[in-house]
Amino acid sequence: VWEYAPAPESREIANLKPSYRMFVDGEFVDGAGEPLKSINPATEEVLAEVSTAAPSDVDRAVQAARRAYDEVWGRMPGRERAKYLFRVARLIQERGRELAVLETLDNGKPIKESRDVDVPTAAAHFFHHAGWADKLAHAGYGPDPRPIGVAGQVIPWNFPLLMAAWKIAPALACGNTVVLKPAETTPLTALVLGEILQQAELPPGVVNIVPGAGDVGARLVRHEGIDKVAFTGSTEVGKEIQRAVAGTGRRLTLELGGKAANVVFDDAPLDQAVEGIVNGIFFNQGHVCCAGSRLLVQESIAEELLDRLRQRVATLRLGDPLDKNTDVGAINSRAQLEKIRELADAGDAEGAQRWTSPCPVPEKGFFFAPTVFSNVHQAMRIAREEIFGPVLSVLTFRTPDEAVAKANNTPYGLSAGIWTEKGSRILWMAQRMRAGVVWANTFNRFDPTAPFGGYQESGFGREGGRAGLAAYLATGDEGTGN
Ligand code: TXE
Repeated sequence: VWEYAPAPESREIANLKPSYRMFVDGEFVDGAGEPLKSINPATEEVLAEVSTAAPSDVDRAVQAARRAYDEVWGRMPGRERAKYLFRVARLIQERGRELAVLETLDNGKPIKESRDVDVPTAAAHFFHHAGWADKLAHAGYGPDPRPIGVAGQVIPWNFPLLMAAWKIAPALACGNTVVLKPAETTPLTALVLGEILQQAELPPGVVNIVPGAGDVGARLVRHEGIDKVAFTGSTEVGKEIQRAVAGTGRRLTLELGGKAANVVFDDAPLDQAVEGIVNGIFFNQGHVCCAGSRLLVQESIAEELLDRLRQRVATLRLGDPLDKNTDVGAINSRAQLEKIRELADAGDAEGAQRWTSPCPVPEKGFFFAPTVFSNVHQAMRIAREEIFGPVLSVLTFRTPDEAVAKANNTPYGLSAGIWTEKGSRILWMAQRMRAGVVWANTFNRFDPTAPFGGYQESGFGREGGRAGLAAYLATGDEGTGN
């Protein structure tokens, strides 16, 4: 079995510090909460100690955001706000290698993904929203659209820097101020983003970053001093937040879980489809809310496609996330690894057929080999529940109608994929699938100009594009129903 050997030269690039502090009112300060330890999931070693926010720290952060909104940011002309956002975007690019290595250490994702996806997409998000800041009057929300106020934002651990960018950039572009809580297992890059905001000379209090566990998030979303809540995370916590915010007049957007169908028809270009299926479920170890976790394949090609898929998956390299050749990195936490194991075991128990990639698995660290379940039926847990790991469930269909029915047979509705040579079929399917994003002959494409968000238990509101601005403008209507 291959042994994990840390690459010291890469680690230096991350500029890792022994301890990290909260970012409140433009300063890095100690929180009064119990410090947490951020773990490298590939080695189980402690990376750094991170101070966390006690309730009084959350109060302080909200007060700072309120003051910054009232006195500075809420009144600043859009063209001035744009300058800060452009600066932040450029600084993310300048510090891109540092951010990529740090993200990989803290999250476990392969360096080629943090380098080629997370960091550039985070910068792109700031560039895109910098461009909007002085053009909001032309966004279709009235001639003089106003910000909402102070936004409380809670983000997950699967794309720690990118989720921070998705939340902060549109909020700031529209003139809101922010208190952001990163996830407890991945707080480091958000705090380095705090350094970047300081470097960009963003006025103090415009963005505040308060690390901590769910209790800090719960306190933040219930805080009387905030006007808007934005949450990305589990459907369970999303529902709890929706209940907490109901009746407060606070605006809310939720981006929750998913169980996307990736639908392959018999006329699909199979090599291309195999690449799309692999990317759809094994990118970021499957820790992706829009992951193509259910493969729906037309019965006539099921066997051939499965053969090709297994051959391709067997070539994926699992291991050291800092190695540029690694395709599948570490599972973000022991708890997530246990959840994946539990659901995979349920697949066995319910009679699905498990195939595991023969790749070597490091003994240390949280790893799970790429897994494909065939003979999956809709009632099985692995067809219904979000596994959020490198586990694909394969189902079959005969007709397009059956494909639509199976694709929509889920309480979620975030994304979907279609593989076919027929343009008319793409349109027919896309109109019928209940999913916020439908990809055709591709998967997991992200662009700041394209709105992203879900239906049903995947949440509501959109991030990115013109639609994403609605969530941060008083005149915008993100359709929250509250
Ligand atoms: O999510 P949580 P967890 C799904 C995925 C995963 C499962 C559990 O299926 O296996 O959720 O992951 C904060 N009030 N997704 O437990 O708890 C928490 O501190 C306010 C899908 O990590 O939802 C973190 O910052 N905040 C998803 C954030 O919520 C609370 C991404 C997300 O954590 C809180 C992550 C509370 N009561 C998990 N409790 C996606 N849509 O991408 C926790 N938090």
